[in-house]
Amino acid sequence: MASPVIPRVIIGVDLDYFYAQCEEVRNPSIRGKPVVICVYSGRTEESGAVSTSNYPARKLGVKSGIPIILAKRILANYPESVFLPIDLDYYRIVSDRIMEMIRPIGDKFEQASVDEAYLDVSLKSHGSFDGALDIASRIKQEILANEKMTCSVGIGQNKLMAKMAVDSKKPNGLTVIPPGQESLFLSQLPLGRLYGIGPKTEDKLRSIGISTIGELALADRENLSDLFGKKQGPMLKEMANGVDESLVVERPIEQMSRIVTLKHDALIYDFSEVLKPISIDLAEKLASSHLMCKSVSIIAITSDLKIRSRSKSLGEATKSADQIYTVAGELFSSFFKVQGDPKQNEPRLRRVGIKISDFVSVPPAKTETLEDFI
Ligand code: DGT
Ligand code: CA
Ligand code: CA
Repeated sequence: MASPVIPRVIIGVDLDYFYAQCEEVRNPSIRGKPVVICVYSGRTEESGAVSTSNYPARKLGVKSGIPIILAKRILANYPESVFLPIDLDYYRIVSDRIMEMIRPIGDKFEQASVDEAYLDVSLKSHGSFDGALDIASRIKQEILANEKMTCSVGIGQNKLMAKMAVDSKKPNGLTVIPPGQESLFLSQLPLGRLYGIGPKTEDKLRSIGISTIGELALADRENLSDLFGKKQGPMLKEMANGVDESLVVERPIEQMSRIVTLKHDALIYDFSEVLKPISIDLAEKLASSHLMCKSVSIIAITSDLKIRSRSKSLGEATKSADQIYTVAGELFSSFFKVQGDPKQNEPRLRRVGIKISDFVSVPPAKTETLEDFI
């Protein structure tokens, strides 16, 4: 007899137009204008591709992957348009902070990409989709309140359905696919919308007369196996029926960072007042995650919005706020001017932060057991 299937409640989160939204948060004056994030190849001044764009730019036809030259042509009549070079370090910092914030909200957490995560909330929602809806709203509110960023969220009984729910309404969506509604929800969508079906698979399916997810859901298993193999063929049919057994898999945390905006852009700054609280904050985070770190880095963002960072490996792992603070202070004073006369055009510091990484787990404290007494 097959083991009974435990009902699951999964939330999927996807940050909206992520890289472009990070830029809007960093510089709110560009909100509402078309914003294009560019990966310059360096061959000529304008050669390269668009990484992503915000919704005003998308509405005009500027999408991920198109040449920058084409994007410039499309936006030629919109002089307010903003073209920015990709700044992965910065997006990573924002992503880490958001992931860290939403990680404890569910029972289990899996980061799927820089801007996507799944939370298994089966226990915290008591198995109820209404409960999950409250949790999902809270996730949206916290990201908005703390990061001024919108995201799209989907709820389903597995990761596939959560993902399909997220993708069905962007930006700022909140979509639920209640249990039992999977097939109905999917059957209305074109084949290419099913996660994992690319243009090649789509062409093959069309060649045997399948052109909707609904048709794939009813397709003959043997036919699919002949075409895609014994494993992938039946899996496609299962997916079209909304079946996905894959688990939300916790991965170890790789790094933690805290960054603060200085009250004034500064050339010379007494960092102690900002580094102290973030060192304490990071040490608390380490303690609650039962971790110690072996590497401390500093992050400095200057008024020209460049990110600089420096790292130091520690001889021994630490969980002490004092040590994190001391190492960060030393890194700052050896790499940035903290005294003396500033030069005229030197960029000023705007934000400073600390990143810790290279984690090792703290062995659990030995607790007294019954055996200790006998
Ligand atoms: P969304 O989720 O549709 O509102 O928009 P995005 O921009 O968040 O798109 P998503 O979730 O597919 O990708 C997350 C980030 O990955 C995105 O902000 C930029 C980057 N990205 C996506 N597609 C491409 C691409 O074709 N090339 C490069 N270089 N980066 C890409
Ligand atoms: Ca996204
Ligand atoms: Ca994504």
